[in-house]
Amino acid sequence: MLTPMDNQNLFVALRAAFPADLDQVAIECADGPAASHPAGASYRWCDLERGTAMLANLLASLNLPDGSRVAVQTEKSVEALMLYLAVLRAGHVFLPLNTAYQAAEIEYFIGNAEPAVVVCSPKNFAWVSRIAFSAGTQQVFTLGEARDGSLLDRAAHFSDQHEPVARQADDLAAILYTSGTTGRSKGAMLSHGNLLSNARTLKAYWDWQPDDVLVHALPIFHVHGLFVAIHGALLNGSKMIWFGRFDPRAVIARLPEATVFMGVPTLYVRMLAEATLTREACRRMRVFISGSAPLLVETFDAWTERTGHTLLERYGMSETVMLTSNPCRAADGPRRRGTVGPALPGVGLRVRDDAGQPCKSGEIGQIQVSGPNVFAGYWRMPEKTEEEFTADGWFKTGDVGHIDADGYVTIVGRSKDLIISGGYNVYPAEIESVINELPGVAESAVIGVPHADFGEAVVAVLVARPGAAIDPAAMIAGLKGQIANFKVPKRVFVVDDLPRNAMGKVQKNLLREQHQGLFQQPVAPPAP
Ligand code: MLC
Ligand code: AMP
Repeated sequence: MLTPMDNQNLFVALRAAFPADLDQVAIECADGPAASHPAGASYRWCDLERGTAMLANLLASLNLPDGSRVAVQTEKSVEALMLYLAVLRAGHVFLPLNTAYQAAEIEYFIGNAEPAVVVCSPKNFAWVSRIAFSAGTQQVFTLGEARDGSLLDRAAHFSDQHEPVARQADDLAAILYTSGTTGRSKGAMLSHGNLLSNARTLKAYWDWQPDDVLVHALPIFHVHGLFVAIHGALLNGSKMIWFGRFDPRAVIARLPEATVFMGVPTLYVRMLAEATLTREACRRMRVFISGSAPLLVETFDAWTERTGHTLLERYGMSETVMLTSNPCRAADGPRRRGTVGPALPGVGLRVRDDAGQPCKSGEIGQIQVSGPNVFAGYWRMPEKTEEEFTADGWFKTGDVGHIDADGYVTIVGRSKDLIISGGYNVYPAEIESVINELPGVAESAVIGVPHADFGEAVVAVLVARPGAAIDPAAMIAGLKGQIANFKVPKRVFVVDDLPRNAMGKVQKNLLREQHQGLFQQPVAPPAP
């Protein structure tokens, strides 16, 4: 029998870090629907404590079986954050879903995860509830951006006192779906221990300070915004300045009150395009952290020149949370441009050649990792899980890189056919299978090409069936109703044949070379 002291529930550790004075502001909203969630509205630590208790009591009243999943596709709001914390508090498993996902994608996730509870935006209730109820979901609640919907209405009737449910470190806390190079998305199962150990490591390595203030401008359905940023602030009892949407000018306007910012490279590129980004605006900032996608050295240099701050680049994945990071404190070493830094304390990272043999320092190979941060496996996919781990238990990241003599890791590419666009992952195989089903399409190849704003952009090259006329613009418009908008090709090209090698394999490298200049013009206006 666990005593409260033994409770390894991540929520307990986060709550223990709340400041003693719960009347202090925990979250200040920097934007939002004017009437009900206005900019300037703030939430105190006691509001987080009470709000999560009420939501956890609502979940408890449903008498869900142990290990029940709570799937959530809602717009970003502080209440959506409280829902995440409440799911942890109630001992259930949180399953966040990108708001861009369309019906077919949601149908797959809900069918695969079989959540007991689904929470969606009020505007999507009709189609989401139809999918959920036919997959056996017990309850579908709604939560809107403007604090509207059935979830909060129902939670209002519950007590604001709740004892966090006891959880062991190995118990499941969240499932994050990540696409696969072949086949459908896989649910990465992360435990309370995975998340807490990583959050504690980052708190120490990034040297969180008592007076830190985080500007939070990322979505909260992926590792970066949900775990790295939020756990960091909560575990340090730090205030967050909260943006529902990323608006570079508005974010820069709040930097003088902040000390920590986290973003994908696109966020830094867009801020650099604003004349208001100056050393003065960044004078109080302690650290700017970049990750989720490769950071161009040009962006790194431009940032240093404009702000006087060296971007801190780190590397992670849904399956492993954070793996490496450039140092924060000078005492831990320099921040090296073009690298993602050394493995974090407690994280094992090695590079192997294709035969599984160790690579020498500086030699390029497959990056493999181990440690308390590494996930338990893919939800209900034991074979996939086995494939992705080596015989001695290291996780194969699918990233290719090298480690230098000082332990700094450089990522040079990916063995997985993956496009990262604005920090979102897109698997060409998934998009090709959707396009190949469209009328008139014989075959297609989806590639990533350099993009000044998104880093990489999705482009489709296809062959039409004999006699079929394909209108690329109409195809793009049609795809927007079928798949998440960030997966939709920005351009579609119709060709007579796809280039193939002697084995008949499509030579995507040739297509990438051919189209590499498509989006190289800066999308955002240049900085004055
Ligand atoms: C939006 N669009 C995108 C896109 N985001 N297209 C490609 N890639 C993206 N990432 C589409 C829009 O739907 C729109 O299409 C058009 O592009 C222009 O939209 P926008 O208004 O410029 O986009 P915006 O809403 O401003 O969003 C851009 C963004 C957002 C960069 C702010 O994509 C974002 O928040 N990215 C962060 C993703 C993230 O948090 N990743 C972390 C993963 S965790 P149209 O056709 O309607 O005009 C992870 C692990 C780790 O990877 O290590 O952290
Ligand atoms: P996801 O599965 O969405 O969590 O994406 C994880 C992938 O993002 C990793 O496997 C890397 O390919 C990529 N990634 C994350 N951080 C970085 C980084 N700093 N530089 C390059 N790629 C990164």
